[in-house]
Amino acid sequence: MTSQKQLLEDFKKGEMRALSRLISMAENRDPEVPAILSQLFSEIGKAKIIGVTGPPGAGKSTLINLFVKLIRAQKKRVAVIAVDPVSPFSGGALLGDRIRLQEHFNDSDVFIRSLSTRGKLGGLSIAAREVSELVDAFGFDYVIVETVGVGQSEVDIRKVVDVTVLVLVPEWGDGIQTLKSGILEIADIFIVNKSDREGADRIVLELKNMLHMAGKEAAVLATNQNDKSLVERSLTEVDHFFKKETELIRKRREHSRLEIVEEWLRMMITEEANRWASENTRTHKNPYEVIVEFQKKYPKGKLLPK
Ligand SMILES: Nc1nc2c(ncn2[C@@H]2O[C@H](COP(=O)(O)OP(=O)(O)O)[C@@H](O)[C@H]2O)c(=O)[nH]1
Ligand SMILES: [Mg+2]
Repeated sequence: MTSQKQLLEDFKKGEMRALSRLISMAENRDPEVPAILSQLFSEIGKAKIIGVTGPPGAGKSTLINLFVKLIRAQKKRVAVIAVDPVSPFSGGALLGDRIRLQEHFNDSDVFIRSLSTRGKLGGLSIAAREVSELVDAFGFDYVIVETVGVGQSEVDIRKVVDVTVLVLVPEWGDGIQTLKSGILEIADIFIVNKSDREGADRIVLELKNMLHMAGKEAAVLATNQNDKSLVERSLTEVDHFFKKETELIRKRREHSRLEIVEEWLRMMITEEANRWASENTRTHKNPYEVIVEFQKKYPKGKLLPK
């Protein structure tokens, strides 16, 4: 076993193995992770963390692959984190993603990794944030987090990324109708992909109208994998968001920090409560006594919620 100190040293030297190892630890909610991130904190905050979400098959991975090429052409480093809420048995989708991204496998400035829940759904979006911060501290300029879903998706990364890009397809027109205004809160940038297909213009217009009526300013762009200038335009829009919305992004990062802290505390308190309950119900006949003793150990206001 590598010690935490050694792991950090290797990480700071830029060893990919140390990064991978730390990511696995974050994915598994390893209790050493907060101490490690705490020591890396001064290195965190330089990367642009971009969430790309949308229905399965919308072309998210294809588009991300094209973004990766453009980012590499600017000599910037980029990481892609694919979040898979159903793994380990749904290899399919991620396998497809891997094939689309495999041309970058020999480029050490492109980092590709998938995260899965392994049954622990709760912390996955937080894990995705922590993994993004690890990659950020490692020196990557962009972190692109791909998740599946629209609306109430299982893994909601919106709260933990800097900017959310929603990828839709022309066939999704009815979906917009069912979600109505709900869709507006989902994203900062709307991309109607597969614009080589019929109906793209209509859906772009519909989205623009809805945004206009709601008084929300957000870019709506059509794009497709065969049109380099449209793809470039989409990435430029993302970069523009970072330049324009510095205050909003600062607030979002502050909020992410709060989410991370709350999630860890909740997890630790739950663990402690479970341990306390199982140990003490064995030794006490009176269940209320177990609770009263817990209350004495952690007086109100110190641990117990209001
Ligand atoms: N016609 C068309 N097909 C596309 C486009 N982009 C991606 N696809 C196809 O859509 C399918 C799903 O793409 P993928 O990137 O895996 O979607 P994801 O599930 O959202 O990541 C693949 O067969 C792609 O080749 C596009 O711009 N136009
Ligand atoms: Mg995909």
